[in-house]
Amino acid sequence: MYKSRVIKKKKFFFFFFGVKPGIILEELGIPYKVKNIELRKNQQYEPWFLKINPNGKIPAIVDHSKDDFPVFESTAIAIYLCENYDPEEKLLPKNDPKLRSQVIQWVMFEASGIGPTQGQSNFYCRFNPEKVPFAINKCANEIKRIYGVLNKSLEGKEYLVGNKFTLADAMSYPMVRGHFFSGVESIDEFPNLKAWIERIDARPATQKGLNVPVPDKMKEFQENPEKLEEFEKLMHIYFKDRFKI
Ligand SMILES: N[C@@H](CCC(=O)N[C@@H](CS)C(=O)NCC(=O)O)C(=O)O
Ligand SMILES: *[C@@H]1O[C@H](CO)[C@@H](O)[C@H](O)[C@H]1NC(C)=O
Repeated sequence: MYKSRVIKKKKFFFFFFGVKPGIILEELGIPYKVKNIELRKNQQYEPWFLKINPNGKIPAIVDHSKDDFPVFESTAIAIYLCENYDPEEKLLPKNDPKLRSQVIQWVMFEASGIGPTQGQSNFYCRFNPEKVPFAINKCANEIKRIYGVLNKSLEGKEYLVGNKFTLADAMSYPMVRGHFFSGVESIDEFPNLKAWIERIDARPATQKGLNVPVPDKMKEFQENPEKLEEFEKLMHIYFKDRFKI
């Protein structure tokens, strides 16, 4: 597939839903094609997809310009894209080891802290029809602790590292902007974090990536509680069936 000369000359990715790679691809100006994977139809467990991501989750990419090389895990995808297609070091410094390490530190903080904590919280706050206060509060408190770390680190700064937008910001932004979905209704107590979100909201490339391959739902949910309720109900049915509860 996609072996034509024209396409091979260009860098050409195949990318399966999940907004983080979309943001990186757009910010770096890499041409790509997307394929939407319908999680509710369990397309992530189809054998062809498991060959790309043995973990059966989105996102994943296939690099058609490198013999259809597959990459899974959003952080690995982000680093792969930068190492191969960011010669100007827009998002990931190459030659300054300290600066590079600082970016990687925040990228890992997202991968092991923000992402999993908000991910779990989404289950307890949204997808579990029985609301369990202990679980909800435990998650919300940990999210707020993490936001406190970001808020402090952004004091007097526009971005997390080197006073420019890097992978550190690109990776944390999608989750943090969805704080209300994860059970943290307001982030007014974190003014630096709030200003940072607004700053990234104004980046056209990031916004474009956020809407790939389907229009972003977070804003709609935040402005429209009925839409969120509708979505929650669908997810309750889906997860009850999936977990056989
Ligand atoms: N650590 C993974 C997390 C990926 C992940 O959890 N993806 C979810 C959607 S956000 C998924 O594909 N879930 C489908 C399933 O588990 O069946 C990454 O960063 O790529
Ligand atoms: C966030 O940082 C600002 C100052 O930079 C501070 O006033 C505020 O209290 C911080 N928020 C929290 C919750 O620590």
